[in-house]
Amino acid sequence: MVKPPAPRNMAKRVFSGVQPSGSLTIGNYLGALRNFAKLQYEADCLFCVVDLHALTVPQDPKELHQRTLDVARIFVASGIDPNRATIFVQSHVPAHSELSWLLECTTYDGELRRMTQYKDKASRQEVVTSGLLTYPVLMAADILLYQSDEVPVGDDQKQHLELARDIAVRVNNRFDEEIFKVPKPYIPPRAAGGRIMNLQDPYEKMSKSTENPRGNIGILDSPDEIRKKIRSAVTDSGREIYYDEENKAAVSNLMVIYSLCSGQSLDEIQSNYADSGYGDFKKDLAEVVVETLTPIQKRFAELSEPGVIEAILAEGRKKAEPLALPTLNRFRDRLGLLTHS
Ligand code: AQP
Repeated sequence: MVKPPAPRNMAKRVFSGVQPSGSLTIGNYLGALRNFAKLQYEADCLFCVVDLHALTVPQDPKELHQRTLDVARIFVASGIDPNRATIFVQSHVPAHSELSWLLECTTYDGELRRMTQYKDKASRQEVVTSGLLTYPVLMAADILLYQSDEVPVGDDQKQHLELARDIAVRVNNRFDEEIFKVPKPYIPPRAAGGRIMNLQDPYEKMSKSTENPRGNIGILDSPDEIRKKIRSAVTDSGREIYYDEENKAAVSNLMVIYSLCSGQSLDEIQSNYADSGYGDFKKDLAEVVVETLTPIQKRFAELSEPGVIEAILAEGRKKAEPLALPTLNRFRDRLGLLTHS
C-alpha cells in the first residue's frame, strides 16, 4: 500500500545529516540511514548531505562534487522517500553557515577543544583547520535551525549533540525565550547498530575516512568485495560464537551486523552457530550482507540517470529554506542585528 505523504504539521520534527567525506559504509547504514527510512513515517523529516562539514579536512573538489550526489542517491536508495522527507544539500541553504557564525559567538573555545572527534581527527592531520574545531557548532546550527525535536545518529555523534543542546539552552536562557527547541538524540544501543566497528580492528569505529579501508564494508561494495572483506575479518581467541562486547569484540561486532541484516536476534544467531566455527558463520554473514545491500545498489544505479537526483535536491532546497529562515531571523533580531528588506 502506498502511504500518503507526511503532512508538514506532523508533531515531531527530525533532522540528520551525512557527510560526503568518503564512501559510505555499512556503519553509516545500520547506525543512521536505516533509521532515517523508518522515522519518515512518524515525523516530519529533513535529511541533509552536509557538504560543508566534509570541507573540515582536505577534499578533492571533483570527488566532493560526485560524492555529494552519491550520498543523496544513497539516501533515496536506502528507502527515504523524497515525497515524504526533505532531502537537500547543506550549502544550498546558506542560513546554516550564517547561524553557525552566530552560534560560534556563544560557544566557548574550551567546549570545542574537549570534543573527542576533534582530538582524534586533529591528531591525524598535518594541518588542522579552524573548521575542524568549530564543526560541532555548524552541526548545532543544522539541527537548531529547523526546531528539531529529535536527531537520529550513531553514538560517535553523542558528544556533538550534547553540545547542540547546551548551546540551545544557553541562548534560550539569555533571551528568556525559546528561540531554539532543545533537541533529543536518537542513538541506537551498540547491539542495535549504534557503533559498528572496523572489521580489521574491532576497537576502531568503522569510518569513511579510515586508514584501514579493508575493514570497511562499503554500501556500494560488490558481492565479491564484501565476501573477501568478511572472510578476512579478524576474530577473537576461542572458537565460540557469542555476544560479549568486552571479551569477544570482533565476533560481537559481526553478530550485530548479522542480526541487523537478517532480522535474527543475537540469541538466535548464537544458538544457530553453537556447533559451528567462524568459517561457516562468516560465509553466511557475507550472504546476508550481500542480500541487504544488493537492492540498495540496484536502486542507486537507477538513480544515476542524469538530472534525477539533482531535481530531488532542488525540490528539497525549496522546502528546507522557508523552514530555516524564521528561526534565523528571530535570532538575528534578538541579537540586535538590523533586518533588511
Ligand atoms: N561505525 C558507525 N556505526 C554506527 N553509526 C555510524 N555513523 C558513522 N559511523 C558509524 C553514523 O552515520 C551518520 C553519518 O556520519 P557522518 O557522515 O556525519 O560522519 P561521521 O559520524 O564522522 O561518520 P564517518 O563514517 O566516521 O565519517 P568520517 O570518516 O568522514 O568522519 C552519523 O549519524 C554517524 O553517527
